[in-house]
Amino acid sequence: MQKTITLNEFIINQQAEIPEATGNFSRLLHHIGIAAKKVNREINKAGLVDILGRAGHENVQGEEQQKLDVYANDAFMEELQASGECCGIVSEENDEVTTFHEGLCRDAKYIVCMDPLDGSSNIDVNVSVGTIFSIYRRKSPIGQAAVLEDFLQKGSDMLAAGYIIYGSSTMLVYTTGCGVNGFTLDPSIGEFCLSHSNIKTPEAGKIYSINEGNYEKFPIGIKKYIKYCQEKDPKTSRPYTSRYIGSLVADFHRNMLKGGVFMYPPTDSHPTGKLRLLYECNPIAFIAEQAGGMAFSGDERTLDMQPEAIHQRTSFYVGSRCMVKKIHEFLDFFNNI
Ligand code: AHM
Ligand code: MG
Repeated sequence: MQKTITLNEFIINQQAEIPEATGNFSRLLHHIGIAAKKVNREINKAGLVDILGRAGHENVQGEEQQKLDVYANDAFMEELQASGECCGIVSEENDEVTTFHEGLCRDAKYIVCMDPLDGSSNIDVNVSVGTIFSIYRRKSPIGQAAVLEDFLQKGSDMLAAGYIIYGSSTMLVYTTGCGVNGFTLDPSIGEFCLSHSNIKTPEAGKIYSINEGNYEKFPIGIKKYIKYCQEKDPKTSRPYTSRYIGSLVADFHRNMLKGGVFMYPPTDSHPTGKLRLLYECNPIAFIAEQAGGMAFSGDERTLDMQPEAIHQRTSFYVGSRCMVKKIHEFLDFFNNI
């Protein structure tokens, strides 16, 4: 029988390969795993108890928060603080940066950007949702409160990124810049177990994912690309398949494993794109690149963008290299005529 490798074992093994590693970073990842299990437990019983529905207030972006959004936010904040390794958090659910610089967290070196429960409008219809996170080393001196500049780092400075997909099974997928590994939660032992090692995305995919309801407002290059995806051409396996869940983690996860591209262009209601750079696009972009894929904003590589605000939005195109490159060609060509 093949030996089961749990997330914690995997983290410790990875740490042992880095001579200067002190265990601080591993502890942070370990606590993210604990928060993920707590959130998973609540999501699994969502239909059974009075936990579904709205919490009754709006977040900074004017979106109504769901009860589970609030639960997930609290669970991750508590665990990150309890790890003693995190000096500050940007969360989709919090208007401002949260800092921890006393007690356990006095010497913490890391900051975290996260979306505790992405796609939460899907929960009450039993569709997959996700948590997205990224970890950076702070820029400001250890021992003081973290400052805005600690959070406005380019994605290319990220140390680690990951997501948890609460789906037909629950998975935690993460990278520390040495490939991407996926762990499936085994509910019988309550552990994430290595199930997808060194994930590589197909170079040329056949799935395109986009909310076509917004078609009229898309840039002309994207409209033409959608038509290109739908045209028949057996040499390039077209027409491609259209798949869109409306839950970024689930759409990205499927495309990463099967090969495809996810697109969220500018729309009427979101002229600069809907998705948030710090805690949605950047972590997903890092994972995509580590799996051999690509991510760009329409103008530049997502990970090279200089963030200017913690809740900044951007257009986002991510997935198999050939498909993302083709989108680039369409946008360039139609922008220039
Ligand atoms: P949220 O952070 O409010 O949950 O919104 C983000 C979600 C993503 O998961 C998904 O890709 C996108 O919004 C779907 O948007 P739309 O419903 O406009 O297609
Ligand atoms: Mg979100």
